[in-house]
Amino acid sequence: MTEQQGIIVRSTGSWYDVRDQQGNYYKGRLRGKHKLHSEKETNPVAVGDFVSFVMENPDKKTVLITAILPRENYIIRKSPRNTAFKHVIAANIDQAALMVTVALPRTSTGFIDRFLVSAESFRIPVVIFFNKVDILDQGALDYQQELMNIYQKVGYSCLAISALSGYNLQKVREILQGRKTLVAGHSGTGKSTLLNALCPDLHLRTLPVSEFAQKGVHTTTFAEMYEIAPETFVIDTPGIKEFGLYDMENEPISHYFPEMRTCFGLCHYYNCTHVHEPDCEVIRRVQTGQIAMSRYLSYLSMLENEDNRR
Ligand SMILES: Nc1nc2c(ncn2[C@@H]2O[C@H](COP(=O)(O)OP(=O)(O)OP(=O)(O)O)[C@@H](O)[C@H]2O)c(=O)[nH]1
Ligand SMILES: [Mg+2]
Ligand SMILES: [Zn+2]
Repeated sequence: MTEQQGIIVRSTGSWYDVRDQQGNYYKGRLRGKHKLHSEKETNPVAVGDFVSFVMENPDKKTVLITAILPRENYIIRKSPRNTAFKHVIAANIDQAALMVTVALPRTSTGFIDRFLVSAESFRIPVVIFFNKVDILDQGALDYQQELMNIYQKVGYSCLAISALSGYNLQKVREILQGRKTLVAGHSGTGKSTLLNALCPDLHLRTLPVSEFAQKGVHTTTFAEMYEIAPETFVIDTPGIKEFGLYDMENEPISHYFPEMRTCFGLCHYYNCTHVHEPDCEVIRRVQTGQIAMSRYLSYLSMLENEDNRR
């Protein structure tokens, strides 16, 4: 049987949708007891994984996955159900688009910063889409602009959009063009709505945000990759409530904050944690406003979480 190469476009845990190099789709299963990347992963095969497979039943278009190729990168989080486990959201991506809304639902800076740190740890570029600008009042627009200033200054591209009205969607297309992009964010921020707007053939399910809770209702249940234009792949994902960092011990967290990374070597102590040490460049820059207070507070909360786990 000849082995072929493909990419996982959907993973439900028991079945995997595989796309071969010609663009044909198959239902795949893991062959036998497969060696996993790690025993602590809730999903051994993630969307974006490159795999080898052999045909099982050509009529039914089913295949057996024989190997998972090493991952170039991945976005990972603690499993919401069991925090000792990790859940790979997607692998081998070119960039991530973080869908943020300042209202309905409101995305916190803590959430944004955790996601950014996670992406930084694999040097995955992130663009931040600020969606639903069509419903924002002046106060909300001002707050959005404040956030955009903070993140642009750190080096992240930010774009105000409306998936509903179509505002700035041409720019979104340009950003996605020719790349493989993970779209992530809270439930109800409009990830699936955006993909429908870019590619109406998709017909993805979307649902209104609960007015009472001001939160999304978790409409998308599995991550799935779609080809929305030639060579342009987008991964729609289920909304994330909290983004638990996983496996961040190897390097200090401050290395994943670009604006803190540039302070490296400028603090009095070479191993400064930027918390209580004297003559700390990071603290100095927070005091002068060069580093945003919200970013620094996110940093402190991430340090605290790390300590709690030890
Ligand atoms: N006013 C406004 N509403 C939007 C916009 N984008 C999405 N929505 C609405 O927000 C609600 C949630 O949209 P979805 O696309 O289902 O959100 P999602 O991020 O895919 O949510 P999950 O699948 O649960 O993670 C829907 O009622 C959309 O119509 C927008 O730009 N403006
Ligand atoms: Mg969705
Ligand atoms: Zn310092």
